[in-house]
Amino acid sequence: MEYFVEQATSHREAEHKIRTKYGDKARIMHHRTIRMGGFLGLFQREGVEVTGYFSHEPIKPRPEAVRKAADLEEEKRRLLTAVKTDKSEKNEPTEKSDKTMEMVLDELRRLRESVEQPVATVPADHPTIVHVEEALAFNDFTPTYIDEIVRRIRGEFSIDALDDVETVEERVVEWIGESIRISEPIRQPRPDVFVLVGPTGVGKTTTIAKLAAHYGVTTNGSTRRNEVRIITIDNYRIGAKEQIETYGTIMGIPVSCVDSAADMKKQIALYQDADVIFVDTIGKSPRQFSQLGEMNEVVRACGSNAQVHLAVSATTKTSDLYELLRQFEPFGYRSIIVTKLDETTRIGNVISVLHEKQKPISYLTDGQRVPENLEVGSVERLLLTLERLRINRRRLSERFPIHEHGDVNG
Ligand SMILES: Nc1nc2c(ncn2[C@@H]2O[C@H](COP(=O)(O)OP(=O)(O)OP(=O)(O)O)[C@@H](O)[C@H]2O)c(=O)[nH]1
Ligand SMILES: [Mg+2]
Repeated sequence: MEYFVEQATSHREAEHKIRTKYGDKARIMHHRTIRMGGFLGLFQREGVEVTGYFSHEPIKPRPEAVRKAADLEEEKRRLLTAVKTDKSEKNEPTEKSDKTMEMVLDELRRLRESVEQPVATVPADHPTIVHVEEALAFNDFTPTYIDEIVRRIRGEFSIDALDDVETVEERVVEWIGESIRISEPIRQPRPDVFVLVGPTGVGKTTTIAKLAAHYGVTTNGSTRRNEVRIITIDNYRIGAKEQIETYGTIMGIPVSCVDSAADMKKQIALYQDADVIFVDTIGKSPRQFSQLGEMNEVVRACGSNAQVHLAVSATTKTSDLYELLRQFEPFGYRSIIVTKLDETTRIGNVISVLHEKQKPISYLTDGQRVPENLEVGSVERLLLTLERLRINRRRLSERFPIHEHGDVNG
């Protein structure tokens, strides 16, 4: 982008100079007062220095808002005359003029709304906007998401307000926060069945172990907080059953293995006294349709109250994310667990896709340690991963309070 700096004795002179020299392409960014002229520091006068840049976008006709306002005035006059005529000439101050008045008011409301629509006068290549676009792209946000943010900046900030880059950045971070949906952690009437589905190796079994530990044992590992049970349907792979059984043994949580829908029904009925039943599933790649279909039958046998969560790694690339969300749709998952946050610093694509698909986040995991590396979904935690955008931590904590880890009974 090309910039210019011009000095003059007054704002008017500066603006005249810029228009004459550069024409309509010149966009003013800011001005400051300076000392000009003089000799050896004596006889100096106050002047103004204007900084700007050249835009290749045609100027949006600023008079648009003015023109709309004038049209509104004209329309108002016309409608009021019509009402007066209706009342005085026809002498019918009753039902008909009431209807006319209603029409007039409706019309005025409509016109006022159209005048109040902000007219974007900010050019798309303003340096602050370009900077925000670059920062969002650096954080891996999708082009559609970036466009939405840019549109919002252009609609809500004046060209002068864009000089304050930090405020714009803070606002953008807040908008990103508003676009993240968080679902309530487990806090349901008993017994709660919590099913975790997802692609291979995403961290399902580890996350089930973390959740079971969190809800089932206290930090010193002695007394149980809630009656927790684990069911796994991973009966096929060597070592898979042992993996979850080992966690169960360490935590003193019963683990059972089922391999059919009928078996699942029986096991859930046996666990009716439990507060939460965590169900670990097989990690089939989403392309293996038939196996996913079979697994879905077993998952359905958990009952209509079962909550299904989809585990998605934070490192998944955008196109795979869309694919995953679509492929697992038949399971009716209600929220997403984002795993392996520790393996990437850029999660803009996850935020973008979940926003577009309107999917809430229930939990986050950020490491292999059981049970430590698990937390409830938190907007602030996700925003803190953003780079190249100013983050006002105090404001974020106030704006996006964190849900507590729920105790299933309370
Ligand atoms: N860095 C990191 N690794 C994790 C996280 N969660 C799980 N893992 C690791 O990822 C690997 C796979 O974890 P599993 O829990 O077995 O994954 P899964 O989804 O059950 O895998 P399948 O049952 O084979 O589909 C293990 O080495 C875990 O320790 C996490 O949040 N961060
Ligand atoms: Mg597993």
